[in-house]
Amino acid sequence: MDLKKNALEIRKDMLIMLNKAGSGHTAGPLGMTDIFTYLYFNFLKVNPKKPLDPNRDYLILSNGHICPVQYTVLAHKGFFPKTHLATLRKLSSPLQGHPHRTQLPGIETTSGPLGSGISQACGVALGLKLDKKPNRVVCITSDGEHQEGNTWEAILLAAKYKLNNLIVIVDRNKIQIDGNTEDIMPLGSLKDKYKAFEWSVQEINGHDFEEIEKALEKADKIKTMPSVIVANTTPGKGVKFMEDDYTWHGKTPSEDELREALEELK
Ligand SMILES: Cc1ncc(C[n+]2csc(CCOP(=O)(O)OP(=O)(O)O)c2C)c(N)n1
Ligand SMILES: [Mg+2]
Repeated sequence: MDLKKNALEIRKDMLIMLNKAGSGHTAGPLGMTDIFTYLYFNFLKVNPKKPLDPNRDYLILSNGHICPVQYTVLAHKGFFPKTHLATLRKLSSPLQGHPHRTQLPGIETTSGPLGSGISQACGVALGLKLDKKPNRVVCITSDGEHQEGNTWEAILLAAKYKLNNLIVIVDRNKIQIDGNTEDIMPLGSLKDKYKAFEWSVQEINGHDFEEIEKALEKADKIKTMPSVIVANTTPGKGVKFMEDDYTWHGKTPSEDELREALEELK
């Protein structure tokens, strides 16, 4: 499996989908494409033919607005036909602007209201531990969500119950809806903060497949505490005029912008 090539195809299909929808989020999904590609093609035990397999790993997407990347990766993995991508945000489509658990195979939680995904992931992980099951729980969360209190309550709880079956991946892209995180509500070192909350902490470049692989392998082996991977990502990754520009948080490319982006991703 050529992960780089796969991620490139996913970025292209995602931009075409977003352009067709005419509204939605672009920067976050492009920034998390490499991590999602790695997770679904190299790490998570999931079966597109049996999405509710009781032995599956769970991916809980907390920052629901980046679902365009999850939708595109799920389609590439075979959870549903790629043609469904053209229905993003259309009336009655299972691919809404924020994910709906009962509408689309592969979606584990309904999300959109930020700041509750780590709590939900803790619940799933704790339940699995109580049942003595080996399934793993991966929770994707954003840096913006670390400005919300409930996130930190969940971080405390995961440490208390030593949720060693939980891996949190933080999309540390340094942007949020209205600007840069450090201007709006500084987060500083999430690495130091998680350490203080007694988690196993790693920090990686979220676009380097080797670093992603090593970090997930290490997190998987930690048996005494929950694990977090703070992934430094570039919002809009892959399309120069979108990179590190928070204004791409919640808008989609026009026809001309799509053409330019696809040219760059060739
Ligand atoms: C509880 C809640 N408050 C506000 C919003 C509106 N909102 C949607 S995305 C977003 C920005 C959050 O920052 P981050 O998730 O880091 O955004 P990104 O990196 O994807 O730009 C906000 C405030 C929301 N969805 N939920
Ligand atoms: Mg962010």
